[in-house]
Amino acid sequence: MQDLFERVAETEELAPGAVLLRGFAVRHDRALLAAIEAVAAEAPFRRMTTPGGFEMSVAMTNCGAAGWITDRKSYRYTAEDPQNGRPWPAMPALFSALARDAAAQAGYAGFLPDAGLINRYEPGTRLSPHQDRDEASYDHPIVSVSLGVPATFQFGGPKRADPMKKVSLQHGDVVVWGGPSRLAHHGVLTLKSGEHPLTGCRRFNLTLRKAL
Ligand code: MD3
Ligand code: FE
Repeated sequence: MQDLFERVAETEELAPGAVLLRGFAVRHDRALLAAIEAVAAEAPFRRMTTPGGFEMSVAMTNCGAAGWITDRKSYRYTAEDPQNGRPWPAMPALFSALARDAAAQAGYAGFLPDAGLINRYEPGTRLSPHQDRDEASYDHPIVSVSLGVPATFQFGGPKRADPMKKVSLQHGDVVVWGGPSRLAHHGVLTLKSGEHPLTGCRRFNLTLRKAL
């Protein structure tokens, strides 16, 4: 697939290596949401449990060769959905194209994701600050796509104590995190009640990674 996502004028550097592409995915919003729905029809959204025994408020599912999971044992990537033992649904071509085009525009040419984690937020849900450290290499960027109700995203630095900045992520926004930002701490504040014409009260976030 070529040139599905065209360059946007508005590119903003949030931090060294982290680029916000405002509205980058908005042109394909319906197709992206339809692809999310198709993935969830095969691998339903579920709330997972952390090794510490807490049930996450955000519901998740995956597509691609590797899917991120957590259970009482560990955080890790698996080839199969533990709920049914089958491989995760294939990565939709639209997701790989978006990841490649967004990464290229942010300065990371040749990015090819093998893991697509889909997070579903409802009012009152949140994602506490963490680092993404379960991938085999940190040399690849992570592409994040926001759809639906806006959320306040917070990000800091490689140390937990580094000060955090806040940015509102809106429907269609894409952020590419790589290089010096790859191990930044980040999280999502409690989702406020809201309404989006395509998603109702929900927010979806798609993170595209090279995990293997
Ligand atoms: C900064 N998801 O799934 S995406 C996650 O909105 C996750 O659902 C959030 O954090 C969400 O792990 C935020 C933005 C993001 C993703 C990966 C990053 C920011 C990042 C990796 C390094 C630094
Ligand atoms: Fe994360």
